[in-house]
Amino acid sequence: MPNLARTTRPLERVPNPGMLAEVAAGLAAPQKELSPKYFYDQRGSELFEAITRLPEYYPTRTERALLATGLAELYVPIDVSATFLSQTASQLRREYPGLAVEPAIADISVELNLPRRMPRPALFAFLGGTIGNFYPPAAIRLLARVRAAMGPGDRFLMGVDLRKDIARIEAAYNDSQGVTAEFNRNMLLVLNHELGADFDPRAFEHRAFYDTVTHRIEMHLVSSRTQVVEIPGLGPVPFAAGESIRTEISTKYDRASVSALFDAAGLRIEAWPIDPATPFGLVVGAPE
Ligand code: AVI
Repeated sequence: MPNLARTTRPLERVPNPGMLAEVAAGLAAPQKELSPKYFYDQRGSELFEAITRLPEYYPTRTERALLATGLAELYVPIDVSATFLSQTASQLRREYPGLAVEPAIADISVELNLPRRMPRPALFAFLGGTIGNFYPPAAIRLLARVRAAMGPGDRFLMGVDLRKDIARIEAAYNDSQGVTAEFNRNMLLVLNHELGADFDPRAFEHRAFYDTVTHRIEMHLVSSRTQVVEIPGLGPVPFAAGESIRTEISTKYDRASVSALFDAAGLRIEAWPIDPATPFGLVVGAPE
């Protein structure tokens, strides 16, 4: 775990004044919980990129194979990590010199932050299966925000991880190289850096398991001993040995569950170009 000792880094994420309040509420809950958006500082984004290349992590590879390539006039990549976003934008401008790339920094759980004027019709894309990282009410709010930004001719392309063999799903979140474990623990470094907390990431173990009732992976950080963590402005946060923080859910869908989400957000499924044997799918949505 070469990077776990690093505790100081330049501030890279969108400044988030509500972070302390959100962290305080999450750590006061009976099941301690932190939002997965706190994975994604520069290092967390790099670790996620590494995850997408792991042999066990099928979603990105499958999604890429499903996508037909086509160039648009204007690409607006949206990300919560400013440094990572600007690097991605520079790389895209180099690779596609004719494409206008206008990055938008945003916490999509709160806003989309789109440019005021965009060429239409536009294709809104939410790839990677990230919708699965939102609890249903938040997923519906996010999709409704996309729907509100769409014109009648616009379309919405979403990647969804599908329900399948549990062992295959669990392997994707427990990779043999330990990259996902480092990604998970990186959240504690983000809290140390941004809130001045004194988490010792080595005192927390990565755990990821599939819940068959909710159809989702849950990622946790499990305290390996009794300990107290100090978070300035919040005070001491006690952990019992074996007590966990839930850091992420990753829900797996089928057509009916996507349809229910879309319906609640004012969207309809226009195309479901998914081979039943594919472990990961793409869905095309249109305004209802
Ligand atoms: C970003 N998101 C779709 C990933 C997922 O699979 O839920 C995040 C991730 N967590 C662990 N591995 C990948």
